[in-house]
This record gives sequence, C-alpha cells and structure tokens, in this order.
Amino acid sequence: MPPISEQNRQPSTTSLSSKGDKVIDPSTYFSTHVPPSNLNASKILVSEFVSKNSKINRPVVLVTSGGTTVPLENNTVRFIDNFSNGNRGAASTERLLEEGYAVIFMHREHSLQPYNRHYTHSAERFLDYFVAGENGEVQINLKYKEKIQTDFEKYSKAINNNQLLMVTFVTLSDYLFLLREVSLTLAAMKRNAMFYLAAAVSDFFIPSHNMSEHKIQSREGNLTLEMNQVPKFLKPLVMNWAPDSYIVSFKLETDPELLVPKARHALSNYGHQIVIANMLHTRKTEVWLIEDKKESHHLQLDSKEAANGVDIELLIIQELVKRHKEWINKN
Ligand code: 9Z3
Repeated sequence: MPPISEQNRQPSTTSLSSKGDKVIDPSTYFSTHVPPSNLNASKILVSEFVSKNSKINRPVVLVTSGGTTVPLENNTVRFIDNFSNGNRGAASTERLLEEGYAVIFMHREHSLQPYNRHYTHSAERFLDYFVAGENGEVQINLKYKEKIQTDFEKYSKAINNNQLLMVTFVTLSDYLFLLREVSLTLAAMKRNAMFYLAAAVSDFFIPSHNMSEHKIQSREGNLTLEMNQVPKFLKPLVMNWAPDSYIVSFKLETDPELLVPKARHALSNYGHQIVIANMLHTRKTEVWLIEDKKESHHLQLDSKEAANGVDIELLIIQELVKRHKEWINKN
C-alpha cells in the first residue's frame, strides 16, 4: 500500500471564506493537530483488508457514518455534537455487502452498526430479545429467533469472509486523520474503490491551540465561542488522496431552496462523481442523486414501502452500484 508521501500532502496555505475569514487548508490542519491514538492500529487493519480484497478483485467501498463531536476543551468535558445516528451508513452497508462489495465501515463509536442496528436501537430493549429457559438459562425469545438467525448469519459471514471491517472515530479530528489514512490506502484500488461519505461532519471547530486546556469555568460568566471553518477535505480527497476512485458525497440542508444548487456547487467545486442530496426531515424517504451535466434523479419510497419499513438505502445502493459499474466501463 502506498505510504503517505509528501506529494500527497498539500502545501500549507490559507484561503478566505465569503465573509473574509481565514480558512486553513487541510495540510495545515494535520500539521497543527495531534492524530488519534488508535490511528496506527486502524491503518494496519485497513491496509490488510484492502490487500486481501484486491487480491480477489472484489470492489471495496469506504462508508463513513454518524456525526463528529467538536470538543470545547483539550481535556474534554464538553463538546458540540449533531443529530446523525448513523442509520444511513449502517443500512447502506448492508445493501453494499449484498451487492458483493467489501465495506470499510468507518463510523462514530456507538452509532448504528450494520445488522446490529435492528437490536441496539429498536423500540425493544436489548434484553427483551431473551427469555429464561427451563433451568433459568438465557434463550432467544422465539418471536425474534428467525430474524436474529438471519441477521447473525449475514453479519458473521461478512466478518469471516473479510467483507466487512469496522473502524471508529469520535471527534472531528479523529475523523479527518482517519479519512486521510483510509483514502490513501484505498486509492490503490483505483476505479474498483468507492467512497460513500455519509457521515455528518461538523463544518466548524475550535483549533487545538485556541482551546481551553482545562474545563471551562462557569465563574468566568457567559461563554462566547469563536469557531473556525473546517478545511474542505473533499478537495484533497478528490484531487490528491484518491483521484482515480468513485466518490459519492452527501449534501444535507433544511432549506429546500438551497439543496440542489448547493449539491451542484459541490460537484463543480470538487469535480467528483456524484452528490446525494437530502433534507433533514425527509431523509429516510427521499433523496436526489445529482451528477454534473445531468438531470437530478429523485428516489422516493412509496407510502406502502415506507409503512412496511423498507429502507430507502435499498433504492440508493441499487442505483449507485449501477452507476459505479457504468463509470468503470466508460473509463
Ligand atoms: C448526510 O446527508 C446523511 O444522509 C445523513 C444521514 C447525515 C443525513 P443519519 O446518520 O443521517 O441516518 O441520521 N450526510 C452528509 C451531511 C454532510 O455533512 N455533508 C457535508 C455538507 O453538506 C459535505 S460531506 O456540506
């Protein structure tokens, strides 16, 4: 696998936001922040996983999933978080596995995980899946046995066949360092690699050197925060880290007027293959697939599918896999 070479890193510069604020570039971010302690361990796992799958010519997709935290103190007591629970990433991973992809599931610790999500975050409490047998020993409640059996088989098959690897992040910083490492490793698979960037990554952060070292004291009165813009990591990802791979980013908005224009703007800014646009409140039932110079493609669950608990990820992944294949053949 390629090491992180200097040419893969960007020179250190800053640019200006539309308001005239300084926005640091990704390489400045990496040289002024400390990598997470699990970075090396994750890197080794990813490297082995990619090499095993490339030997058998199995396509690999990186799925990012869940929200990032933004600490307010270096010794973190408080942090800012967001709404994402990782259902999109986890459900998409299940579909991608069924389509024959190997998946690096890069997720926020304790967010929803493929197959497990049906039990850990359902209306039932986890221990309600069990009952006491004749001698009081624990047994699976018959009501759930068939479903658990099916999910267990799919999950263990994916893990045992090297088709699913899970790596974790918590903070924005963990996420950025890990994304760069995984991208540089996965880039070796070129067109056979897909990036599916569904994580809800914070747009704002407090640089480590501006952060309070210790717990912010309430006796100092009201708290005013100044947060910097997070560098646009999609740019180096598309241009330098994985320039030959199929890159899918997500755009989330709450104002419907902004959604499609901002998705198109991202495409023209970064030059990647496709943006999946979604609105906060309807994200589970409809999305738009947006490619440059093409009409946007609306995917929506009908009311029956929605009532029956069909995941819209079924439609998203069907369509994406088709487009990835077409793109490989065209190129
Ligand atoms: C998404 O838009 C995802 O679809 C959701 C999924 C986060 C809405 P859940 O995890 O939600 O199932 O609860 N992800 C990307 C959002 C984002 O931060 N995009 C950035 C942006 O819009 C660019 S990569 O600027």
